[in-house]
Amino acid sequence: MASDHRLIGLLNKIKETSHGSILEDILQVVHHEAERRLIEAAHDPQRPNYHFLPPPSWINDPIPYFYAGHYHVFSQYHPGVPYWGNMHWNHVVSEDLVHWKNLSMALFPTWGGPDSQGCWSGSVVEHEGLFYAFYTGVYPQQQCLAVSKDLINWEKHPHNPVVSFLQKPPDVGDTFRDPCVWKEKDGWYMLVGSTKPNLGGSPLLFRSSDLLKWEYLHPIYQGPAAGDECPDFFPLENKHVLISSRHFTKWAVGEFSNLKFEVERAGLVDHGAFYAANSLLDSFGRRIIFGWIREERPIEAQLTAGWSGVLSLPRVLSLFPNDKLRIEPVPELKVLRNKRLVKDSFELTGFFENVGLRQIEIPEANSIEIEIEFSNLSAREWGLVLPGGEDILYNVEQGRFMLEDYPLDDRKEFKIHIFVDNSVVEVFANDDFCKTVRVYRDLEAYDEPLRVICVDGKVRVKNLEVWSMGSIY
Ligand code: DQQ
Repeated sequence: MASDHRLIGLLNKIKETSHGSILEDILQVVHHEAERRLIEAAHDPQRPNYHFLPPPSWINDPIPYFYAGHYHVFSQYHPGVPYWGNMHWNHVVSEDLVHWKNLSMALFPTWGGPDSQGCWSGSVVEHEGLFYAFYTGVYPQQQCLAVSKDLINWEKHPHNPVVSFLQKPPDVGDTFRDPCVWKEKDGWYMLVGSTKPNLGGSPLLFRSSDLLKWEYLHPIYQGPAAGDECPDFFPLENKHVLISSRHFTKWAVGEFSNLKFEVERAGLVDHGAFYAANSLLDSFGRRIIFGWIREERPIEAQLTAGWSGVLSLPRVLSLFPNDKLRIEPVPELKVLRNKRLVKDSFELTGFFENVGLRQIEIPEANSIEIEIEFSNLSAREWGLVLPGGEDILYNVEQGRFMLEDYPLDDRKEFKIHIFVDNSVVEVFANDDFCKTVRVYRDLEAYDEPLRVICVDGKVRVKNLEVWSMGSIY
């Protein structure tokens, strides 16, 4: 109510004065109003308890950045309304990767500027005590810069755009966005997302000595292992990794030499409702990635709920000995475990019509974490059915896990780690497969038991643990 009054006051002030400089104040009021509505949205049974979402609004594309013990996540943000539109940058911060504080909006479009129709995704770097946020101003898509002393208050650079649409090479598609900036010994580099028609992604490499004047070099790679959106490029152990998005967020591991990226292995960061992921490097040397978990319920339901989009749980990246990307939830999430509800091990046998079945009652199964390890994998199908009906199954004949191609090869054990948080379910398998699922269930559905099943053969559950999870709100 107080925010409504302040908003009306500001609108009256605009009418009385000839200048529109108080637009910024108005946006802050809208932001506070949205925060008030967060409290209302807490009653929405689909809203997660321990995944972060800002005050009811739209978010997409996390832009993580670590500095001085603080994990910052900027994101695409449409304040106050649950649909995509004129993009702003929201800003949240955490000291523990679990609890997040919403700060004031970092960036919003400037009337008459190159970003008048939106400040799209990008990245943040630090140089000589100042922070530089590179982002795409629209339309046309051009790379812009905002500078800050404290990561909170940002000023758009007078030379914007620092990379004009005229610098886009003629042989790539329309996409020219989401600058990823980093430093090498000989200067600053920027990758801009683009496509090579009929070939795949084509991240374009630029170089600068002062962060202001950028010279186009060439695509670092062109092909299906890259998407055209949200490139993120970094060294990991003795390799380099390119993260980028098109339909899904992809990873590619390879060698970076002579300013070209040679892809050696590639895959998906997540097979589900997870997109536009980007990473940060923390003071422990950990490369941590966040994705945007999008909604999958009808737009009308999103409008009624008032919010759309959630930040994924943070995931640590490393490499397996064969250079496949290893993806694990950060260990910090363990502080959310309230109570261990189950600790068990058993064998299941299922033949013909008789499915091997263990049913386990779980109180408040809408907010739980599950870890299960299977061994002795000699059945045709085995896995879990979550309360409410989500299948987390491996089918040996099809070589598929959760309906996605996933060969067992000579694997003797199979480990599944699941986070259920109302409508968000994040599944991790063997640290090399993730699938985020959105499941909009009625609360009664969670009264059903957790089912562990085995079809045509035997399987051993070496260990099953289930915890109830606390809320971060
Ligand atoms: N979202 C942003 C773009 C990016 C896309 C616009 C990916 O910068 O390419 O909101 O989700």
